[in-house]
This record gives sequence, structure tokens and C-alpha cells, in this order.
Amino acid sequence: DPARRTLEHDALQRTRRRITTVRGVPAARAAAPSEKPRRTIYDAQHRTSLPGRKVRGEGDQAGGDDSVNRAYDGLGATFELFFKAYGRRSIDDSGLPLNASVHYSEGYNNAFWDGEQMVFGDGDGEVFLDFTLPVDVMAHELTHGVTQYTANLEYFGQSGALNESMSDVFGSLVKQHVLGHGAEEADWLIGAGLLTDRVTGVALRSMKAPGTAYDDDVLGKDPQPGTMDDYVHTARDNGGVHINSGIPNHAFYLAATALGGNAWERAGQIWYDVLTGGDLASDAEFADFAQLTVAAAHARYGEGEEQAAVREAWAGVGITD
Ligand code: ASN
Ligand code: ZN
Repeated sequence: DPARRTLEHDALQRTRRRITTVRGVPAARAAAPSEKPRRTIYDAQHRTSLPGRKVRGEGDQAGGDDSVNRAYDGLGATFELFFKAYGRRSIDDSGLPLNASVHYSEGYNNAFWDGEQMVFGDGDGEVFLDFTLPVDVMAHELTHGVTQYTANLEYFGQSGALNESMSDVFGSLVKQHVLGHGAEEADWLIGAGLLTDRVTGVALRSMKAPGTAYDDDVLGKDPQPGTMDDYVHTARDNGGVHINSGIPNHAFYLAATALGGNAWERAGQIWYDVLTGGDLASDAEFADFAQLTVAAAHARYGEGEEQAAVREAWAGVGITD
């Protein structure tokens, strides 16, 4: 009987809390606060069963596999941005362990979050290199976990493109934080260094200039729009989630560069407030998100340049709040 089990569980929790707070020792201290990541990296050994063989746990020394070491460091860099900039304790804000598998399948040309962990392919070496090379790609996948635990944006149409954009925004911010780049110095590319030199292109996506990341015989031309005028109506890619994400991506770029300084500070804080604040519906559209960012800018910074920059950024991509 699940109801009964819940009652028993609650009673047990109450007892535990009473026990752990005797002599004023707070329960939170006993429960080990998660101000550090708890990472585990697995080697899928070119197979598709997950997670594969454990090859590096938290605190273990680096071994000889560069993919493993990059994944370990990338998870650490992502944890660090979310914790240092926004006080978030891991994906669920409660210290969720971070698991990632590398060497997924053979020559696999993608990386993904499967609802529980991150998964990285090696790339085929023809078009794509190893997906652990760009730190923003690793952070992108992890941010899908953050979104899952917060706004849980439905992965279709505009809400899906917002989901994708959250991953690109915080993916880029993790890279900027690692490099110590302010908004002006940042390249605003997602996945720079992932394409082989046989491909005519620089990255998977550009937040600064959506639609210009690549133009190649095999990959075709980067299909991303940067404004609502060029919004792509399509059934493929879950209604264009990786395509129309160019629009909110560019709005973030416009807001962050108008404000200047470190993009993770004010622009990033406003976007984070909306993603995690509880008012963003899982089926939100771009205009809903825009409205909430203007409100969040006002709530945190008042009637100042932040609110104006955010409002103008959305206007710049054809969305009025
Ligand atoms: N790398 C892609 C993403 O994170 C994988 C996918 O299409 N689901 O969105
Ligand atoms: Zn994604």
C-alpha cells in the first residue's frame, strides 16, 4: 500500500530529524552539503548499453583516456558555474550525482542527456570529432537535466526550442566562465572545435549570428533563424527545436552584450531566475518567456538598464513582451 508506505516514511523522517537535531547539530550538516560535485565517468566501450564500465569516480586521479578526463572536467565546470553564480547544488539543486558515459556506440555523431545521465559519442572523424572536446556541448547536455528538474519545457515546437536555448545559453556561459571571458570577448559559438577540418564551418551553432555556423556539402547550411521573421515551420526535429532555438539564443546574446561584463552575472541571472522561478509553464512560447525575463529583470534589478536591455533584446528578435 503506497499511501501507508508514505506515512511510514514521513514518520521515519520526523524521527530522523529529531535525532539529528539533538544538541543543536543541524540535520543539513549531517547530510553532507553538496557544495562539490559527485561525478562518475563510465566507458561505454563503443557499445550502446548504459552506463558501461566505471572508469573514474569523484576525487580519482586522471587516467590515460582524454575523453574520460574531459568529461570529468566538463561536469565539474558545469557544476561550478551553477553553484558559484546561482547557488545551485547540482542538476536537482539537492546534490544529484553527475554521471556521464563516453565512447558511446561506434563513431557516434552526437551527445545527449537520457533523462538520467549524459552520453557522449566519439564522432565519426569525418564530420565530427569527439563530443567531449567542447565544454559548452557537455554543459548543454547537463543543462537539459536542470531544465528537466525545473521548468520541464516540453521538447516540441517553441517550448522545445526554449529548452534547447536554455542548454545553449548555460552551455555558452560555462565556457565563458571557464575562459574568464566577458560578453564582448566570448565567441558565442556552441561546439567550436567539434567539426573536422573537412567541414566548411566553425561550430554547431552561433548565438551571435544564427545561421552562419556552417555551410557545407555534407551538413548543408546552418538552418538557424535569428529573428521571428525567419521562424521555421517544420515537423522535423520535433518542430525545429534545434532550429528556432536560434531566436531566443540571439535574444540572450543581445541582452548580454548590451549589458557587458560577465554574461553569467546579470543576463544569466535573469534567465536562470525565469528557468527555475516556477512561473515558466512547460508549454511556454517565446513571448511567454520574454515577458517573464522582463519581469525577472525588474524583480531583481528594478527599473534600470537590465530591464531595458532585456526588453530591447527581445524586440531585436521580433518579440514584444
Ligand atoms: N545533442 C542533442 C541535444 O542535446 C541531442 C538531441 O538531439 N536530442 O539536443
Ligand atoms: Zn540539446
